[in-house]
Amino acid sequence: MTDMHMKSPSLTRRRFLTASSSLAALGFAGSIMPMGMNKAFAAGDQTIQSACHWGIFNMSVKDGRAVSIAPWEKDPHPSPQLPGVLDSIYSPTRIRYPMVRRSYLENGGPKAERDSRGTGDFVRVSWDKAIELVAAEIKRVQDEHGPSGIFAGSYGWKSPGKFHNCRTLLARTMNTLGGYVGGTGDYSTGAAQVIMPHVVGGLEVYSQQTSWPLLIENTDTLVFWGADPVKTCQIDWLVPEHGVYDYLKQFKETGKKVICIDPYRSETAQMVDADWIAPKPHTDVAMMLGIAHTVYSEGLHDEEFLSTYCYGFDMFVPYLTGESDGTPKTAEWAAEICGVPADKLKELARLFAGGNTMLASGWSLQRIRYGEQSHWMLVTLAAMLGQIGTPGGGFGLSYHYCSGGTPTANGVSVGAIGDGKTIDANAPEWLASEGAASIPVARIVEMLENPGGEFDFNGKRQAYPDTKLVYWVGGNPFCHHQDRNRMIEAWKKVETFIVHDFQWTATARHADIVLPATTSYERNDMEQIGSYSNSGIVAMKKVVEPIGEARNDFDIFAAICAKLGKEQEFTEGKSEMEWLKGFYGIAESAAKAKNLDFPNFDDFWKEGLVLFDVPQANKEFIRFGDFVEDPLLNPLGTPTGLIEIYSKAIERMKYDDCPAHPTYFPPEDDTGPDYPMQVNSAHPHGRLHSQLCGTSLRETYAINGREPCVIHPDDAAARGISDGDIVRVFNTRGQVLAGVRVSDETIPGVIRLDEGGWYSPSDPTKPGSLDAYGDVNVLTFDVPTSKLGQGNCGHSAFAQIEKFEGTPPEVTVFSDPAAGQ
Ligand code: PGD
Ligand code: PGD
Repeated sequence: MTDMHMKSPSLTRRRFLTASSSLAALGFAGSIMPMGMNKAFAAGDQTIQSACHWGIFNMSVKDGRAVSIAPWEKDPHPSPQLPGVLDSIYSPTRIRYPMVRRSYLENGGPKAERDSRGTGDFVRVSWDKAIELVAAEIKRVQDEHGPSGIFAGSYGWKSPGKFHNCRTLLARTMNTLGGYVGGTGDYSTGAAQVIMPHVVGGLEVYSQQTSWPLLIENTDTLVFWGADPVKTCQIDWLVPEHGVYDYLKQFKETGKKVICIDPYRSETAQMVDADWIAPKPHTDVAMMLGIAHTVYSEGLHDEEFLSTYCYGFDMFVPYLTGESDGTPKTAEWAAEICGVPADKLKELARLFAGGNTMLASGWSLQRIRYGEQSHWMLVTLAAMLGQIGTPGGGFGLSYHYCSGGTPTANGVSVGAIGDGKTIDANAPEWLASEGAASIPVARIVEMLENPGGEFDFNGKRQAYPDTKLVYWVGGNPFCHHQDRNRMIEAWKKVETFIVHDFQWTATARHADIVLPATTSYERNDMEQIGSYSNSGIVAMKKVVEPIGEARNDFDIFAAICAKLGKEQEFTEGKSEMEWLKGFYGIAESAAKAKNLDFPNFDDFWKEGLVLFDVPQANKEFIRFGDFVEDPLLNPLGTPTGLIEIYSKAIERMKYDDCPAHPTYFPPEDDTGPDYPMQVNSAHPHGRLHSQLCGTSLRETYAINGREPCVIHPDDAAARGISDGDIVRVFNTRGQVLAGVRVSDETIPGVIRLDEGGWYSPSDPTKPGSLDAYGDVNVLTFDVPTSKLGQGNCGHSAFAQIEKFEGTPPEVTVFSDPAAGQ
C-alpha cells in the first residue's frame, strides 16, 4: 500500500483495494515509493523533479533508466494514474523508429491504395528518408492545391510545456511553409463555448469560478449537475495543483447539502455522500424546465434580478408556461421525460430558491445533439433564482475542470512558442476563397466526405475545403472522434496522413508516415501550475534520453523546414535552453513590474519551481460579482450587456436546431427501437482519454482484458449477463467487446462505457469488424450539436448489449506493429 494511494479519496474502498492489489501484482508497489524511502538506491543515481498533466513528480533514474515515480511531496491529492506515466516511457506501445506504411512507400506514396491503412504493415525508414518524404509531400500539396489542401487543425491533449507544444509547433511549421486549414473549438465544450458568448458574453466554460472558500462559507446547497470533479480534476490542461480535493473535503465537513444529478453515481457523489438524483441522460433541459416551472408558478423567482440583469425573460415565459406551444413545462411534464418524480423536482425548486444554491455543471450534458440548450437553460434557472454574482450562489461551468474555484495566485506567466502567424498574417484570407480557413473541429469527417459542401456555424455560412493531406500531432482522432467505421471510410479520401506520436495509437496505425516523438520526460520544458490557480511555474526537466530514435517535435519540424529552405524562420536559430530562458525572461520582467520576489533562471532551474502567494482578494473572488455590483459600468459582452435568456442574434440565424431561447429537444439517435440502451461515454477514472491505455495501468481496470462496461443489475439479469462476462455492445454503426461490471452505480437503461479505450479491430481489413477492446466511439453518433455550435455528440448513442458467446478475438493493439524491424 503506498502513500499515494492512501491519499486518494477518488477510490471507493472496494475499488481502492482492487486497484492497489492490482498495482502490486504489476510490480508498481515498489516503483511508486515516496522519494527517499527506496533504500536500494545507489549513490550517484538521480532523482529528478519534473511535471506533466497528472502533476509534479519525482522520478528516480538508475543507469539512465527511470525506475520509480513518486508524487511531489506537497501534492495534496496525487493522481492514481501517476504510475502509468512511468510505464508510458517504456511501454510496448512505444513508437521507436520512423515508419512508413509499406504500400505507401512502395506504390507511389499518395497514389498508393489506402485500404491497408490500419493493418499495421509498416516499414522502418531512416530519419533522412522520413523527412524527405514528409517535406516532398507538403511541397506537392502546397504546389498543386494550395494551403486549403492541408488539414493541420490537429486537435488533442498534447503534453503540457511552453516550448514543446506540438500543436502550436505544427501550426508554426505550416504557417512557415505556406498555410493550412485549422480547427476551431474543441471536443470538450464545442456547444457551450459557442452559445455562452451569446448568453453571458464570454466562453464561460474556461473561466475562473466563485472561489471555494466563499462556497464553503456561503453555499447552502451545492449541486454537481453532470459533473464529477473528484474524477476529472486529477489532471489539468497545464500541470495540476489538485486544489479542489481539500475544498471538497472541507465542504463536506460543514454538513451542508451536496446533490449530484447524474445517471451514474459518480466518484464525487461517493466521496461526499451526496444526494444522488439520476435523470435519464439527455433529459436535463426538461428537468431544469420542470424545476423552473415550479419556481415560476410558486412565485419563487427573483423578478428584480431578472429585470435588472437579464434580457428576454418575458419572451421565455410563454414557452415555460406552454402559452406558446400548448405544453406547460410543469414538474409532471418533466418527470415523464427525465424519470425523476415530479415531487422531487418541486422539492428541488423550493430548496434551490430557499437558500444559497450553486449550480455547478460539467460538460457531458452539452456533448449531445442540441447540447447548446443545457448550459443555456442552467444559466436561465440560475438567473430565475437571482443568485448569480453572489458569494455562494449562481452557476459555475468549470468547478470540475482543472480545480476551478481554487483561488488565483498573484503570479506571472512565462512566454510560449508562437504559431508563426506573423510570418504570413494573411494566410486565412487566401484560404477563404478556397474553403474555410478553419472548420469546427468536430466536423472533420463531414469535411472529408463533402469537399466544397456548405455548412452553417454560429451565423456564418462557409464551405468545406478539399483536403489531400492530413497532419496530426498531439491528438488521437481515431479515438476521440465519433462513429469510427464511418470515419475510417471517409479517411480513404486523404492522399497522405502524417502522424507524430510516441505510442502506437489507432491514429498512428492509420497513418502513412509515422514519426516517433519523445515523451515530455525526454526533453526540457516549463509550464504554469494550475490553469485557474496559476500557483507557480514548474520546470519540466528531462528525465531520460529519448527512447529508440524518438525526436522531439520541435527538432522534427525544424528538419522538415530545413529541407524546404525555411529552417531559420522556424527555429530563429535558438536552442531548446535559449527558448526556455527567453520564455522565463518574460515572466521575470512581469514579476519586476509587480515587485515580486522572483528567482533568476539558473536558480529557478536548479530549484525546479517557483510558487506564488494568493492574495486575500482572490480568495473572495465572485464570478459576475462586478457585473452584479454595477451592470452599467461592467456590462457583459452580449449585445444587450445583460444575461440573455432570449437572444435576438440567435433568432436572426433562424436555425431549426437552436431557437432563440432555451428549448427542450428529446434525445436523438437514428439507430431505432432495436437499440434501447443509452450509452454514457463519460471520461475515464483511470486514464486521460486514450493516454495511458497503452500502459500496464490498464490492467488495474480492464475486465477480462477488455474496457469495463457498467450495466444495471436489472438489465444484466434480463440478458443473462453476469459480472466479469465479456459482452458485445452494438448498434447500426458498429460493435465492440467489453468486460462487464454489474452495478447499481448506473441506472436501468443506461450503460457506461468510457471514452478513450483503444480501437482494436478484430480484422482491420474488414470494415465494421468487431472491436476487441472497447472503443466507445465505434458506437457513437457523428452529428453536430446544432448549426450554431457544430460541437461533437460523443454522449449521443443508443445500443444493444448481449453476452458474448464463443472465443473472443484477441486484443492486438497494445504492442508495436513493427516490432523487430
Ligand atoms: P488523447 O488520448 O489525450 O485524446 O481526445 P485527444 O485526442 O485529446 O490524445 C492525445 C495524444 O497526443 C496521445 O496519443 C498522446 O500520446 C499524444 N501526445 C502527447 N504528448 C505529445 C507530444 O508531445 N508530441 C506528440 N507528437 N504527441 C503527443 C480527447 C477528446 O475526446 C476530448 S478532449 C473530449 S472532451 C472528447 N470526449 C469524449 C467523450 O466524452 N465521449 C466520447 N464518446 N468521445 C469523446 N471524444 C473526445
Ligand atoms: P464526463 O466524465 O464526460 O466529464 O469533463 P465532463 O464534465 O465532460 O461527465 C461528467 C459526468 O456527467 C459523469 O459522471 C457522467 O456520468 C455524467 N453524465 C453523462 N451524461 C449525462 C447526462 O445526460 N446528464 C447528466 N446530468 N449527467 C450526465 C470532462 C473533462 O475532464 C474534460 S472535457 C477533459 S478533456 C478531461 N478529461 C479527463 C479524463 O479523460 N480522465 C480524467 N480522469 N480526468 C479528466 N479530466 C477532464
